[in-house]
Amino acid sequence: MQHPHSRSRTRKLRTALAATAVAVGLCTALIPGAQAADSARAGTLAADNPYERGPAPTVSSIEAPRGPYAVSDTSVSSLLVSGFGGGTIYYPTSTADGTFGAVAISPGFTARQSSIAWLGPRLASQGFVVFTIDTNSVYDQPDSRGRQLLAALDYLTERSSVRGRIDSSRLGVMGHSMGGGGSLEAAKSRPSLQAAIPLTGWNTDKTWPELRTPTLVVGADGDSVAPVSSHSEPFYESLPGSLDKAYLELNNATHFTPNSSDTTIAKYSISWLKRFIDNDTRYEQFLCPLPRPSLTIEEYRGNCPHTS
Ligand code: 9J3
Ligand code: ZN
Repeated sequence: MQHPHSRSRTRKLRTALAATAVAVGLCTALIPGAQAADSARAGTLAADNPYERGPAPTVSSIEAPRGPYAVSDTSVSSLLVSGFGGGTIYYPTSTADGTFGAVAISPGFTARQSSIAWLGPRLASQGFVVFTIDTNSVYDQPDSRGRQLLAALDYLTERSSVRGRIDSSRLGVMGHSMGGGGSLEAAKSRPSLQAAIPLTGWNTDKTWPELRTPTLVVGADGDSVAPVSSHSEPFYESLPGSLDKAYLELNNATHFTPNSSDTTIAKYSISWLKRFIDNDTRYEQFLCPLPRPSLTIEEYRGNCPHTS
């Protein structure tokens, strides 16, 4: 029940707050660092990081089938784009929290976006714009998939209907199998990318010392298509020692585990994307100290604490 006077009191308070906001807004333009404090006052963003989005995370919030944001989606016809095969954009419906980071995700050899579609709403509901793509041909190789991921990000940030919802300086790439190999190719050719996550990645190139993008390599212990010994493990080990990097080997998993909803893939992908695309150190707790082997984790390698 609302007190009879509370409505006008609320309105007065709101007017006072609005006046403060105007004053703070003016100051924000003049004082470096003021924007974060301004955001903290608004109650949505952290004092020391203007890119944080959503409530403080917990183990259950990163394991949940959906995060705090309601998600909308829009499909992009292959006939209307060039450089990749179209796809589906999943994005937080509300614009109240400002812009979000974005991630493009490529499927693997012979596969289409449906094979990775579960990641769209799963990641977008945590506060990202997610673009699951089709490739020009389902037979495209990793180098081509890498170029297509970059073309998709360019479309997303420059021409898509949701371009105004994205912070184009905060982008990442993911992919399954040859799409995962493609995510490494994309990061190699565009070092400004903030995160890369190959999922049971496949590539004939085993060495990635050129990467400057924080990279989470996800392998599967039972993968006989892209065995970790000849794919994910050398990918991870060849990344620079100074790079923020991690190797998650899924327990009791196969090459195709990333093609269905998987809580372990989700929770560490969300944490990696939040930590490195959003600089959101609230997620560091899930990455460092290194996760221990368990029923779902065969092995986890990484460098802690993270440096970037
Ligand atoms: O995208 C993939 O699943 C790559 C694994 C593969 O079938 O490579 C053989 C050429
Ligand atoms: Zn190489």
